[in-house]
Amino acid sequence: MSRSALVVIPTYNERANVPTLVAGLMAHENVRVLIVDDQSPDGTGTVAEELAAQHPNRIMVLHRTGKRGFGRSYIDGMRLALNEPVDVVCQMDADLSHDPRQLPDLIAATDHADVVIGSRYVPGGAILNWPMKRRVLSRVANIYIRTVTRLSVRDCTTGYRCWRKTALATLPLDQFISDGYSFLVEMLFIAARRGCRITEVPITFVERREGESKVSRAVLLESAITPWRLISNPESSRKARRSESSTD
Ligand SMILES: Nc1nc2c(ncn2[C@@H]2O[C@H](COP(=O)(O)OP(=O)(O)OP(=O)(O)O)[C@@H](O)[C@H]2O)c(=O)[nH]1
Ligand SMILES: [Mg+2]
Repeated sequence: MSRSALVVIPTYNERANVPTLVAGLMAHENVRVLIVDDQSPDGTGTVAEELAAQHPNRIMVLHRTGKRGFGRSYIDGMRLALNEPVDVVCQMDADLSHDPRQLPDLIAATDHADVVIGSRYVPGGAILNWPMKRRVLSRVANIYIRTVTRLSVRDCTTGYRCWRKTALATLPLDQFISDGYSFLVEMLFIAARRGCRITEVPITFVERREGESKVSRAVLLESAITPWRLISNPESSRKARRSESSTD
């Protein structure tokens, strides 16, 4: 694997999962890790520091102190990642749903794309151990998002992704509004609007075995609203606001 990559991983109460995930990632040359922990009460931050000490120069830990949040954690992590000397910045969940053995395929696909989506919904993609209710919810969510936003990506909600750093650097990270998992939809929508070349690579998603899901009712509500907000408030209105304030 020639391209160097930094994998940004947000964590909240993932103590049982982080060591296995990191071991899988450390098996790849040229891969470094940034764990963004939100002061997890279960001590994930301490476990992450121990792993960083075991792998000097390959693991960084960002201990957030502000308001907790998935999107906020990614924004802070991406900002840090953009200042690192790497070619590719990746996103992954900590709960072992995303297999580190598939990372080289995703990174390799950045040769021909700005954004690579680890996709459950292209031929070769799969989901293991999800109950029917979860499968239906995810399928319906993707149909809804694709219909409203006109995104052509099959899996708009996956959290396994790789970005060319140069493409990620063009996104207005400071203007993202979503904080739950719709942050992922918002990033994709803005990237598509800005002309990023997006490709999907099949992944096998596995339901978490340890720890708990953080998907709440508030997160689901935000997910229902976000596609409409994105199409009614594309970047034009934000730009207008910016230019108004710059002429003050
Ligand atoms: N830093 C940070 N990480 C979070 C927060 N909420 C979730 N995460 C992490 O984001 C990743 C995805 O969260 P999950 O709870 O697995 O959500 P999910 O994968 O959509 O849902 P499940 O399929 O039920 O696991 C995991 O690595 C979580 O630890 C948060 O508020 N702050
Ligand atoms: Mg999960």
